[in-house]
Amino acid sequence: MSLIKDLVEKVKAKNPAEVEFHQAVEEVMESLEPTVERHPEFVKANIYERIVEPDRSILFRVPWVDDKGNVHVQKGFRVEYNMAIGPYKGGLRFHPSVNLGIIKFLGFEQVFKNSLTTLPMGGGKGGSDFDPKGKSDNEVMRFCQAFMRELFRHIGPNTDVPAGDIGVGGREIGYLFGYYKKIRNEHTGVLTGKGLEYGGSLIRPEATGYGAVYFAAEMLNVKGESLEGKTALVSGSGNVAQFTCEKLIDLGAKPMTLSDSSGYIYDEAGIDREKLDFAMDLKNVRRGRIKEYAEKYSGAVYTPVDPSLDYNPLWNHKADTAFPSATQNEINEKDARNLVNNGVKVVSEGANMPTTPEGINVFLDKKILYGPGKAANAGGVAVSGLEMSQNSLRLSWSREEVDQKLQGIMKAIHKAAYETSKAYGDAGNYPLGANIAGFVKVAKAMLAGGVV
Ligand code: NDP
Ligand code: 2IT
Repeated sequence: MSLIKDLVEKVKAKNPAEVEFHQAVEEVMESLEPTVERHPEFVKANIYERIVEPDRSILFRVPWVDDKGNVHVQKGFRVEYNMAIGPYKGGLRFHPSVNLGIIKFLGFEQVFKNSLTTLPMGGGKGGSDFDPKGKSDNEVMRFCQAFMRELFRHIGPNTDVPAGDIGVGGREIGYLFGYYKKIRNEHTGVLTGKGLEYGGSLIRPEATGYGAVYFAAEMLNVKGESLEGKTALVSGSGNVAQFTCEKLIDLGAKPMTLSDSSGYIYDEAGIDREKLDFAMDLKNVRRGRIKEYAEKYSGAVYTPVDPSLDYNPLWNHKADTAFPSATQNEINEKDARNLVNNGVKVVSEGANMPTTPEGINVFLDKKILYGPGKAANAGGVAVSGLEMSQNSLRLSWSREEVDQKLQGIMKAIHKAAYETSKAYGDAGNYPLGANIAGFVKVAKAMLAGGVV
């Protein structure tokens, strides 16, 4: 058995039931196979086995009190994955599905993603099985305070800098930071995604979605094409989906779908600025369901989730591009085939690991321009890195400055992934290029640091 296959089997045996973690490790490790021959020094120092094991996984109890006085207990997680190139960095996810395997898959991906950003950030991820949906602001605040009551002792601006992810946006970061400040008596850049009034960066809320669109534009540019006039399927309706739509509209493309966990809307005429404003207010202020979009705009069709289907009808519309921006494994093999059959030529992943391994193979076989999450959605954490820089410098950059830097970083990530895929004999295989480019930098730093 090869070193890589052997290692993947070992990871599965040692971490039973962590299926998303197995999937992420297998996907990355298999593409690192050609590095084994080129880098005997990595083999000698056993970098491959060391990089799949997190530095530490912190699990804690989060008790909180609801508005009626009932006491609830949630699980809390922070996986500090790898510190070779910078402090641990990565988001917090609050969603009922959260478990250790999901946090580990996200933390593992984050190591390579952060390496690709060109900024000095290690990888980490955290979260809780708390469900913010249907909770009052006071309940969310008390939960965030309870969560930070334990998390504070593990994080710090030079140690570990969390941010948002699913279920954690500006409101939650505000409560988390407020409580950290109170108990530490310190105002530092310990979290990113902060509000502008208290140390946040312009463009951070927009950065993941904008970045995914910039990455798609870069991939198209290699073929001498642009996004102008192209139609787009977008899933999700949260932070990433909203700003993906915004940038698509800015660049003259036409987003036609949005979704949440209850269903999706298809608006053949396109989601324009006014309709997007409605969707943003619906999701961010009223915290309602995407179904209401079709109640407001009669040209749009709402389709509820049908659990008996083995495919997602959102991916079965004619379109030029697709931007999965909801969650992991939302595009299976059948969805990937439907996308290809409907004319989709570009897939840029706003979400983390939204495509199953079988789906990825379809995209690679059909030579789709396929930007994997760790490259395409790295704009969010990249601007988090810029927020850390601004906090350290105690100044703030203008919108234009941050956007320019974000565009430069997305170009650099595209170039690194593309050039690396070429150097390894498969030009345009972005997952291959992104995994190897992200890995080699971290591996060299680990090598330099000795066995620690
Ligand atoms: P939000 O919480 O703002 O939005 C998530 C959206 O996805 C919601 O519309 C939600 O619907 C839907 N969704 C979540 N879980 C599921 C599920 N299990 N099934 C169906 N729909 C679901 O999160 P973000 O927009 O921040 O995150 C979206 C994706 O992007 C995630 O994969 C995240 O890891 C990734 N990402 C986020 C970054 C960021 O900066 N925020 C950076 C890089 C990647 P509902 O409201 O019904 O739950
Ligand atoms: O998956 C991700 O890259 C994020 N959720 C953003 C992490 C961050 O630290 O900004």
